[in-house]
Amino acid sequence: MVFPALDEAEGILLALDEAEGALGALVASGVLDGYELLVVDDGSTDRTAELVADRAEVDPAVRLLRHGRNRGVGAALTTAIAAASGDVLLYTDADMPVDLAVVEQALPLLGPAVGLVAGYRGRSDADGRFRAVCARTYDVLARRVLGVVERDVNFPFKLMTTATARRVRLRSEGALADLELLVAIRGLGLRVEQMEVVYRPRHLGESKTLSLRVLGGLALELVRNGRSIRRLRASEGHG
Ligand SMILES: Nc1nc2c(ncn2[C@@H]2O[C@H](COP(=O)(O)OP(=O)(O)O)[C@@H](O)[C@H]2O)c(=O)[nH]1
Ligand SMILES: [Mg+2]
Repeated sequence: MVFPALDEAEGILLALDEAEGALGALVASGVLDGYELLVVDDGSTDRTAELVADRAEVDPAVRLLRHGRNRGVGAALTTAIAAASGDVLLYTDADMPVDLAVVEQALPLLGPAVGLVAGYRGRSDADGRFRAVCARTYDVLARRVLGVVERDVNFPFKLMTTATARRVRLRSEGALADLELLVAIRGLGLRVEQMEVVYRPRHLGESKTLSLRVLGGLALELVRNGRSIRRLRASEGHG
């Protein structure tokens, strides 16, 4: 499991507890052989890294990966993909937007032709009307501009084999990474399977995504990487 984390001191230990509860149950029932929890601290200015480092000392399932400075969610995902030791990799938010019990339903959807299982929210206004409109607008733009047909492109529940993840080379270091991942998977000639999940809005800490930093970064990445993403789209199925 991969959690990108920026200033999540308030909730990160609870997230790790919850993940261990849910994934531990899947180990007990034979669905998983084991798990590791990778937290990618991305230059947090709070105690996120310290808390996770302390936890990792007493809990072998937890690993802390660190960026010395803030590089973005895409860079965090790339760091985690390189470091992961399991066969399957799930990427979600540190505020646990999904009950991880659904991993049991998501795993069998992966297969030789399916490179990625991407969650989408059934009820997407749980964060308020404004956020729902933003997410919807992003999907529409992704489809119109880049031909990305998936829904809830940016939703943080993405499951893939580590081998597939390692074939993907994300250029995006920031918030464009989710979109690029979908395109890259299809560029490998693989399908993206979508699965409806029940979304749980953040209840601890604050959202970091609707900030000028993130939105500005997204715009910059679109300018920088839009062309290569479009090329990837054009070559789809021949990769
Ligand atoms: N590594 C890394 N993680 C980040 C960054 N910005 C946000 N995150 C994490 O990405 C996830 C999504 O952020 P969140 O604030 O929950 O966004 P929201 O779900 O769109 O409201 C959380 O786990 C954050 O800690 C960043 O710059 N770097
Ligand atoms: Mg979140």
